[in-house]
Amino acid sequence: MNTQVAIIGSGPTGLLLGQLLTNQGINNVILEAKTKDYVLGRIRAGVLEQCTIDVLREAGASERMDKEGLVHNGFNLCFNNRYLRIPFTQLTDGKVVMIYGQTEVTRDLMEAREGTAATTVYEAANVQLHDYTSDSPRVTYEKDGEKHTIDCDFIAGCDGFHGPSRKSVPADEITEYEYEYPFGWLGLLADVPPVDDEVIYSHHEDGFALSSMRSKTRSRYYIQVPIDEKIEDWPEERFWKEFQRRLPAEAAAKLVTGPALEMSIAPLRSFICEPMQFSRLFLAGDSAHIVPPTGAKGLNLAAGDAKTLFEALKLHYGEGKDDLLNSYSDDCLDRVWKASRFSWWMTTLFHKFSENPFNRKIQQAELEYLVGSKAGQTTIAENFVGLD
Ligand code: RFL
Ligand code: PHB
Repeated sequence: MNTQVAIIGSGPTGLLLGQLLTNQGINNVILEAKTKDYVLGRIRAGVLEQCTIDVLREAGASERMDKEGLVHNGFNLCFNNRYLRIPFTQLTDGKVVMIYGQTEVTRDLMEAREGTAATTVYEAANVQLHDYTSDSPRVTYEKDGEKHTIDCDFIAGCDGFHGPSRKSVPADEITEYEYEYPFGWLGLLADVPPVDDEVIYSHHEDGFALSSMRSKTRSRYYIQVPIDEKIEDWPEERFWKEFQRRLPAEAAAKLVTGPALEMSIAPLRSFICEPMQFSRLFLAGDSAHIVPPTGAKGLNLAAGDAKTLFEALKLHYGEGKDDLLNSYSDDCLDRVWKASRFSWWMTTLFHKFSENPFNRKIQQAELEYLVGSKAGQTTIAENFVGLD
């Protein structure tokens, strides 16, 4: 098989890049290790920044998002049983975020792709990258026991943190920066109305809790748990009790419980690799960087990479210029480090991090500072809605 861009991974990064390229008349093939249903079964992000909303519209995959997505103008920080509302729209000259699940974004992009002639190979096994430092890269894979080769101009590694793209780069050509947090998030999805119309980030002395949603009737709740916690030790009743305990009283009183549609534990990690380009191989999304979910940045960074890579490939095929391809890594990393800083900061501010009483007092002082400082609130607001 021959194509212009071989895309590895059909998560949001690969699907979005594929859709932008297809709309531009640039051929691409997506190789995905899992089945379509498996990919659609993953419950992840929920907050879309303005840039992500815009690029989904540009890709022609926004009809349902524009109908069903919930536009938010603020969120709440809670600690010591108090609310601090961050009216981010007011503090950022009108910027908003949209609550719309990653699962739905993925479904919309899959449906848009199915309406085109572009090829997606699900259950592609043993995907391997070859010769990406030459002018004729190749990707090989196996499907139903048969070996296949794709000859291409470029490879887009959109295969998440554990995929083969980043791992195919020799260790001495890549620098990896990593920090693992000593806790994870236990998440629960249920068809119950959310405790508040807006997202609540709650700092409690026993650990962080987050109240989010997918719609007015579907809630997504999380609590901080130790990194070695087992999901089997968390029957639903235990989750509900602990979640309610960590909310401010006003929100706790409004909690409605119901059967879990999904429960899972995700470890928290910060990770960035440099560079993100290796000749004709481009890493995009979680294959190049991971942020802890506290800042709601992962999916938005992924969409930013897909858009940046698309613009670079458009210039290459349209005008024969490689300026944007050559600056891809620097262009992305600037944005990625700033979002990583914000995600790390939100994580350290809101989680139970340290037993050291001095550190805990500093954490309290920082939260109190935010209450009285418009500058502090504006900093949170402009990072939350996404830096330009
Ligand atoms: P994905 O979604 O992991 O997709 C990668 C795809 O590559 C496939 N793959 C392979 N394909 C072929 N061959 C192989 N050998 C392969 N190995 C892997 C995989 O099967 C998969 O389909 O990465 P992508 O596309 O870069 O997207 C990144 C986002 O998924 C991620 O950043 C976000 O979900 C992070 N995130 C959040 N981001 C936000 O912007 N806002 C949020 O509110 C938010 N909340 C979250 C989150 C992530 C969470 N978890 C589970 C870590 C909440 C949570 C709990
Ligand atoms: C979510 O809705 O899943 C969500 C919201 C905000 C975050 C992380 C996850 O910071």
